[in-house]
Amino acid sequence: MEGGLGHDALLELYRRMVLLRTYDERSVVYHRQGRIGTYAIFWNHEAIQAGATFALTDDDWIFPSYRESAIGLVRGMPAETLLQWWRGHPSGWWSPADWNVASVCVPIATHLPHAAGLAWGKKLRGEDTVAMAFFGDGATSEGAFHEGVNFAAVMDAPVVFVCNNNGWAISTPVSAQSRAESLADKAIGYGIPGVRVDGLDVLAVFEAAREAVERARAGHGPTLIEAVHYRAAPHATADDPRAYIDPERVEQERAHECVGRFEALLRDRGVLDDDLVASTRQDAEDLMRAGIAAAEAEAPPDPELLFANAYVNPPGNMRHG
Ligand SMILES: Cc1ncc(C[n+]2csc(CCOP(=O)(O)OP(=O)(O)O)c2C)c(N)n1
Ligand SMILES: [Mg+2]
Repeated sequence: MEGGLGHDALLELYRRMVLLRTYDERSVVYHRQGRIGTYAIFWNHEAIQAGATFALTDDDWIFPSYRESAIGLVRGMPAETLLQWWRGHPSGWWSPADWNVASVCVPIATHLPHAAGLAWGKKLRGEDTVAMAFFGDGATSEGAFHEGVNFAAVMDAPVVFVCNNNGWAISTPVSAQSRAESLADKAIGYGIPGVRVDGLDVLAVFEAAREAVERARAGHGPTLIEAVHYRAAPHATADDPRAYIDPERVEQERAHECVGRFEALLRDRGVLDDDLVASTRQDAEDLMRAGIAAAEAEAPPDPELLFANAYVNPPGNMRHG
């Protein structure tokens, strides 16, 4: 029907975008109410996150950065687990093998070698699992980006590297980040395909990811996808972008945000109507309301947990009693 997707698949993709959007908007409110800690906003990154992961099966692995902290939602991970992560509660530390979603990576780009290693390991075991790693434009300047992409390339490891180029690394613009004409061009140096897509066009992201996943699964190695857009929200709740960003440009970007854009397309194609839009949004809001209630109902963590998995033989000053 659209992008090779039928009616039900298009609706499911829309549902995932709305879920991510609702999670993000509610999280900013919860932060302002003091109910979660510092939060990395991903408003208008939903097309990249939902579109790229839509090309995966549930056996494939996702390696998120803090910008994709809620990506487990697309696999059905409970909202309370993700909220608890931002609340610093141990019940937010999910086991990666339960969901094939790696822990949220806050150090920039250090999860790229992990994704390459997991994918290579799966390949050695004869499994046809693909790993998809998400990172920002700033991450492409890190040593770990080079190590991860180069290693995956020489090993023909089945990895899809998804660069969310939102134009900014906190206050550093992409123009101060690289002399490369595009970040996708960096793929040439590793001998792998580099693809540039509109990061607000969910079907374009999906199509690029689908090709990259097929290629990886067929044994032809990694692809670098650069999904281009412009950050339309602060870097995180602790950031005040008025010090460095042009507010008019942000307003222009917000006017053609990705969820509304996909919604308009689906209405035009007769896939969505007012009732479905309303019920999809309502379902997502109910899920978030239940998620924050479940998170807040949990008992405070036992401080001992901080040390539980840190030492086989705790040093004397960590023992008590
Ligand atoms: C290794 C490392 N260095 C510095 C930081 C501090 N830091 C947090 S976010 C950020 C910017 C990253 O920008 P980008 O890769 O474009 O991702 P975005 O936040 O735009 O999604 C930096 C430098 C960090 N988390 N890890
Ligand atoms: Mg960025």
